[in-house]
Formats: sequence, structure tokens, C-alpha cells
Amino acid sequence: MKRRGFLAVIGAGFAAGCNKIAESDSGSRLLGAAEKWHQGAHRLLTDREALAPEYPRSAISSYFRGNGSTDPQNGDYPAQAAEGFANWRLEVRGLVENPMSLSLDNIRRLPQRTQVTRHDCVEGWSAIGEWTGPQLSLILDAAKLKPEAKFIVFRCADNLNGQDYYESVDLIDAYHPQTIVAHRLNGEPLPVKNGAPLRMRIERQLGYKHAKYLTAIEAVASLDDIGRGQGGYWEDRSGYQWYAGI
Ligand SMILES: Nc1nc2c(c(=O)[nH]1)N[C@H]1C(S)=C(S)[C@@H](COP(=O)(O)O)O[C@H]1N2
Ligand SMILES: [Mo]
Repeated sequence: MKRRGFLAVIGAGFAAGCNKIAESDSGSRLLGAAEKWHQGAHRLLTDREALAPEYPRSAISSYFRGNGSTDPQNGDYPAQAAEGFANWRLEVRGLVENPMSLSLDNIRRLPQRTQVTRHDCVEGWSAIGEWTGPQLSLILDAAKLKPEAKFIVFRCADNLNGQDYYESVDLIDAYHPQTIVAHRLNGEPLPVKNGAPLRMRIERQLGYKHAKYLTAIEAVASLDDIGRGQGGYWEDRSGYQWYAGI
């Protein structure tokens, strides 16, 4: 993980001003405790930074099923699909210094990552696919998160059973190297059933975290006021765990 991302995760500027505090007795006790905390946090981060397994192309599933929304009919999605998503925008907003509105072309011009990974759905099926897109960290670095930002919310175009689908992750998953904004599956533009034209891949998390039909990336300090406050569509409705790490 890049240093900037790492610092954002642990709270940038932690080391600043430590020398003065260390001069006093209570200060060095504090620093000792902080160091222990830091090491603990680092072990945790190292574990969560670990990569999900990647597979050879020969392992790609012959069919990657669609699940949940597979053909959104709400809002302007059908019209956008009909024009091949030529005018799709990805908004980057919330607690960022530089809000952005990105076209698909903008997304395709960023450095790309391609990864063959296994998708695991809680409903009990898995599929292996090859995904391509820029790392989310690139986009977040360009937008420049404000220090208050603690979570990244993914907004989706589909309305499922009367509620807009959404998801969220903390900054560790947001900056994980395999967290990408995917626009290709198995070398082709995403099929509608798999989230065209953009969907998240968050490879250390279960399937429901991988938001499809992505319209906006929002940096927030708290999830309390979003949806019903549990951090995601299924978390709000069915009590699925917000942290779905695998
Ligand atoms: N916008 C949106 N994202 C979504 C869903 C959905 O219904 N709408 N379903 C989730 C679930 S439960 C899974 S398992 C995966 C399925 O991805 P797939 O359709 O590419 O198989 O998308 C996730 N992301
Ligand atoms: Mo799922």
C-alpha cells in the first residue's frame, strides 16, 4: 500500500510533535503506550492489507452469474444503457478537497489493474472472473480526502425492492490494492447483469459489498445518516454484517 494511503488509514501526522511529549516522564509513558498501540494497529493493518488469492486465466468460470439487480429499470438507467453508457458519470464527492465528475473515458485512461479473483456470495455460490479498472486509491488520492473522512460510500443506480442499493467500506478496504473500480469482466465491458458500466471489486469482502451500477463515491465521517444507518442495502434490510471480510 502506498505511504499516503497508509498514513490516511492510521491518521496522518501521528509522529508529529512526539519529541516534545517524550521529554516529560508521563510523556514517555504515553509514548510507550502509543508505540504498543501502533504496533498492534500495524499487525492488524498488515493482515487486512494481505491480498486475496489471484488465479490463472484458465481458472475463469465459464459463466459469471448476475445476482440481486441484474437489469435495473428505474430512473434513467434504461436510457443510459440504450446509449451504451456514453454519458455515464462517476461523481466523487463528500469529504474531499477536490470533488470530481468522471466520465468512463477518464476512468479508462487511469492506470489499470487486472485481477483474476473469486467472488463469494453469502447465498452460497462462487465464481472466478477477471476484472479490470483503476485502483480506488488513485481516485481518492486525486480527490484528496479531508481528515474527517472515515468511510467511503458507494452509490448505485439500481433501486431494489424500493430501496436504492448502496454500500460502504472503511479506509483500509478503500485503499486496499485489489479494491478497483471495474469496467471490464473477462476482457469485455461489464455486462448489464454484472453492474455495467462500473462496479466495485473489493476482493477481501463478501459479494454484497461489491456495489454494481456505480454512480458516486462519497467520503463521509459517519454512516449513521445514510440509508437506515447500517452501512449498506443488505445491512439495513437483513442484518448482514457491515464488515464482511474474507
Ligand atoms: N447495485 C447493486 N450491487 C450489488 C447487488 C445489487 O443487487 N445491486 N448485489 C450484490 C450481491 S449480493 C452480489 S453476490 C454481487 C453479485 O455480483 P454479480 O451480479 O456480478 O454476480 O453484487 C452485489 N452488488
Ligand atoms: Mo451476494
